[in-house]
Amino acid sequence: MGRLLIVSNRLPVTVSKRSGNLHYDRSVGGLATGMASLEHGDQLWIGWPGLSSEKTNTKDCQKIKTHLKKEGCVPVSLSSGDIRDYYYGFCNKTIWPLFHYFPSYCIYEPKLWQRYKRVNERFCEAVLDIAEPEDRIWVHDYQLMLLPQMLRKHLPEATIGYFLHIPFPSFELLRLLPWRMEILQGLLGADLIGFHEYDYVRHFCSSVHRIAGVEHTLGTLTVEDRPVRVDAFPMGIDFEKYAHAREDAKVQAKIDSLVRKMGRRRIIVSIDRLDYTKGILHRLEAFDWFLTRYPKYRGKVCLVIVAVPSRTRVESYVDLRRQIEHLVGRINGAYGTMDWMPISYMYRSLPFDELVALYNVADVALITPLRDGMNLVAKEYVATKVDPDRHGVLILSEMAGAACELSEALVINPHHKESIVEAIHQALEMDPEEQCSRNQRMQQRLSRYTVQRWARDFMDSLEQIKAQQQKLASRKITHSIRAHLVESYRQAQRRLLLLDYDGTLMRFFTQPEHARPDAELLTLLTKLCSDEKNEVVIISGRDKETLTNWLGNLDLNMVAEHGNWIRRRREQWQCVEGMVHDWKIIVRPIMELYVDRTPGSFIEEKDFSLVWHCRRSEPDLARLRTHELRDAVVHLTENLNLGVFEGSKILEVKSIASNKGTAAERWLHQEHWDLILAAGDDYTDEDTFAVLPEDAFSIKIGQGGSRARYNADTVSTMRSLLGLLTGAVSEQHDTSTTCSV
Ligand code: GDG
Repeated sequence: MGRLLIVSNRLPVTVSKRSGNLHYDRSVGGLATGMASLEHGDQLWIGWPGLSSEKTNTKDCQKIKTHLKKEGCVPVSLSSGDIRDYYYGFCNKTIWPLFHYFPSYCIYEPKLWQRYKRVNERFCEAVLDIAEPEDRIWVHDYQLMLLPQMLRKHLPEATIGYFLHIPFPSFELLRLLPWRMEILQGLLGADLIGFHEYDYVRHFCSSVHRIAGVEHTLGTLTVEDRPVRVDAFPMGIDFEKYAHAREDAKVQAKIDSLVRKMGRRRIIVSIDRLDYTKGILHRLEAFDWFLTRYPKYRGKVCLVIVAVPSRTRVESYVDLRRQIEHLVGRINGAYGTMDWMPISYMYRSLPFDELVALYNVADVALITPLRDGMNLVAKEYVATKVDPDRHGVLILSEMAGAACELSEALVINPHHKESIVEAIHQALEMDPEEQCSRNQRMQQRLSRYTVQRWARDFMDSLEQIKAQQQKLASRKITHSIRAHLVESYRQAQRRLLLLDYDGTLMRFFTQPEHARPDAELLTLLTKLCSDEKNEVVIISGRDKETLTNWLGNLDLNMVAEHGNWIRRRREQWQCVEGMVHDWKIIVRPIMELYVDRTPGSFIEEKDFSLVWHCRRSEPDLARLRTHELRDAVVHLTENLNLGVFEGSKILEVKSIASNKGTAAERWLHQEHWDLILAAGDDYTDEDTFAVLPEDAFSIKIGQGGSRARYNADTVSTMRSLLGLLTGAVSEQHDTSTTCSV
């Protein structure tokens, strides 16, 4: 396996130049902290080191390169103009506010967009300079949304993953962006696109559908024949690092000193980059209210605010800093006494030992972003609350991605000041046992789904989608396979053709009754049937009346209702007999697994069926799980006489007398066939594919996993292939060379 190339705007090391000397510091922020905790395999990190090209001479550049190389980093050089227009401009004045639901902060300037494109190209060149065929490339965050597609253009076979660390907004927001199409296309260059939570996946898929017209199935989109996976990977933290931090003597010393300084005062902590999305002003206003409403806490609590400097050149950030400092001053002025200040404010980044010491001593963490992709601070705070004293209460905004996993926190709406005030009060009054039990439950989850597990899951998914792509590519019907089929067909004296109807010979219609065979199809089938070497069987899920009505005049065999009814050529319809009941012991545990994974769902048991109901579950999750469950059940029960039916918010598995496979077997075993050709498009056709001998030509129409040997794109591809066999279409005129997955 090749190396892992991590590409992000900033490197985990920040270079600065002070008094002519170069300095190297750890970068701050969620991405840098999270990724720094990963196991270091064979990896390289590509990104901007934080110093503009104008500030470095050739000698500096060489020194920086050499130093960073030792740290596994490759610098991308950016000029001050790039930083102004790309980073401070398009990234932080357009994408950041828009994706965080602050459209009024957005500017849409073509000049900034052009620079964003150019800088993405620069990153692309930097990756191309070092990438090798076996490498896996993992692109991070909103600054590089065009990069996956740029890389794909140069490296069509490359393994490319992309992870967005901020929210993905709903279509209603994204549509405001003049360059929304380019952004989506840029992302779709990746093989796997990851988000923190399922809502962002949903927003992304819906935007891709509405803007680019690409639909998804089970979170997989098909982009120019290439399956692209979209999924949620909630980023975790290095749990052990935070849980055991106080065992370090330096951290313990900081804790002791803080405890001495604070005495018996209760500490409420608030730590974020100074950013308008973090809701710092709302939080301060709520604290102000709290002191008014609960005067008994005056002199007894202290709000420690750490605002880490961020994007200091963007006006709205400068403005926000001024407003925060003004409000801190006002509150301290209004309530402070000679020996007590309600707010202790720091505008700087703390060293790690001070940060975790603060987490450790804080009675409450007040984390109330107005919108946040995930929020790692919330998770880190909870992780430090381990033995001997698990006390501490997390107050968390429901607008943070982390709220999905930390439901035992006091979850509030950050715009509802009243609820923040009450949550502070509830937190300070909470019984210590309840604090422990809430923290313990959150810790169980945080210790399982760590940042290491997050990265591993992402890389595993990336490998899976790559394997799926390779498998599908190997099933393309190439010219030589087609030629082989035509030759085998010509030579065969007896041929069996098992053909599904809807989605295989006829495209889908919104109204199923509109799928009546057209003249082209009737001619094709007539031609196939008129060759006495052929035995044509239409195997369909349709009822027998419709089949009789549509195809009854042709000299062919028909199977209706997925195998329950059979009509041999020139005979009457016959019902198939025999039911099985002992399949439930196999199917029930799978359904139970899906009940566990899908809150609100349940199982209903009937004499001959098991029904999984999901009407009370979250609709998008229910849809995804229904598909997954159906696939799981179909694969497991393919040789049993079971039907799997999707109804309105239900999935029913029931005994049926036969399936398409058992029906097909009636012809398969009837005589020796020189050639067997089977085609179908959905899971019910998998039953047919399952019973075929190895040398049969089996074709699945459309994408997705299948037991069929080959894949054909569409109904018209399938029709032209059949036309080729009958001689109605010649190889030269066959335009279906795109027969593919
Ligand atoms: C973005 C998304 C998403 C903070 N102050 C200090 C300090 N930190 C560290 C924390 C934490 C990280 O920085 C902040 O991460 P967050 O997740 O809270 O927020 P963003 O920086 O906005 O991160 C966010 C994240 O990416 C990951 O995908 O969760 O939604 O906006 O790890 O510990 N570290 C030190 N001193 C500080 O003063 N040493």
